Amino acid sequence: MSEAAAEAAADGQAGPEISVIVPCYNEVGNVGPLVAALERALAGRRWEVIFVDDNSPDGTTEAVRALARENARVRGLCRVGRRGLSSAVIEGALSSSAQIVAVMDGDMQHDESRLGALVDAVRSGVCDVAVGSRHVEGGDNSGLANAWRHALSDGGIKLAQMLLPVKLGDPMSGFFALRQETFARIAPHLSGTGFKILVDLLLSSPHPLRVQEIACGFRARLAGESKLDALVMLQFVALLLDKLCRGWLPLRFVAFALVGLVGIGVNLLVMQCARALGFDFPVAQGIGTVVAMIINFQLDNNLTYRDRRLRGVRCVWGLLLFMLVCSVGALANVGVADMVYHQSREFNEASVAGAVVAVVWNYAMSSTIVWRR
Ligand SMILES: Nc1nc2c(ncn2[C@@H]2O[C@H](COP(=O)(O)OP(=O)(O)O)[C@@H](O)[C@H]2O)c(=O)[nH]1
Ligand SMILES: [Mg+2]
Repeated sequence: MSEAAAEAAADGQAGPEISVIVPCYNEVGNVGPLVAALERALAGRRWEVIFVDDNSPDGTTEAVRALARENARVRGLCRVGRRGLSSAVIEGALSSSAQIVAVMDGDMQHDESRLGALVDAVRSGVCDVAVGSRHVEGGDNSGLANAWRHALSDGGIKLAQMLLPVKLGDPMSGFFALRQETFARIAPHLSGTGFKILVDLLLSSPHPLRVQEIACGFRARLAGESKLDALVMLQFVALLLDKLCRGWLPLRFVAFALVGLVGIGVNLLVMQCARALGFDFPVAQGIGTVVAMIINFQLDNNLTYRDRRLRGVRCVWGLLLFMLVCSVGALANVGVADMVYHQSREFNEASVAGAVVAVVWNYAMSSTIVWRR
């Protein structure tokens, strides 16, 4: 230890040893009780809590700031225009300079009294990751809201266990601890999508991580509502697929192309309806195209680019840009198809070549212009 570091330690000015990373969205009623609970659970240790909040509309951001003004152990990281539990945890953990990071939910469902045991297991070196587990002896999952949530959780666990390189009873746990340097080393390989950051870490680590499970209870949420929905479940399947394909299959592109296929169906359907109503083909096709673009935009905004979702005026502006991008894509489609047809005289080959160029163009422009970071 340097002289300056020894002096800071003696003055009680040394940085925290533990950062508790808490992703939170609309948790205004929970952040205060959580800080109070951490004060009790981590008494005698050097710790901080980092709330990573995605600009919650319910006042969570302000509540965290008010707590931080009075308590130097509280830090807040507010992300604007972003959503996502896993990506929030990644940014929080990378903002930490502590030796150990622990991750827990911001709704009081995790039993904070087990935090010390998680941290000690990592510090002792018996494991790389200590996981608060509801599925080892002494663990308890009674806080899950209903039978449907139990079935979902159990199904997810079975699915994850098929891919994991380590034996783990509760891979769906969001309560765990590891060294900050271990997290930082794996961070460049993480998918960062969805809710299951532990699964992401275990599947992304270049070297298998040694895991220790520590029995934990799981309480009912204190205040507010769960943010888990059907799309989060889809993201979990996408995460597993992404890891199974070792990242060579860009899942966002696959989602974009599938949405594009839906668009073709919508275009055909609306065009046929318009024809049935007596419109000429060019008008009917024009109506079908516009409706398909609007529906594609909505689907991409809520699925493909969910983490960068546009709202309000930005959504209207995004739709106009998207239509412009797709119109240029359609022109490129016809141009390329025409060029290929002149060389090969093959309708199908020419048509597929045009469609591929258009979908790649639409995707590249959508990612960089419409839903830019
Ligand atoms: N920053 C951030 N936190 C989130 C997001 N979605 C969920 N969370 C937080 O992640 C934790 C777990 O989410 P929760 O909705 O309780 O999931 P459940 O326990 O599976 O029902 C809670 O603290 C949420 O506030 C998000 O999009 N961004
Ligand atoms: Mg919860």
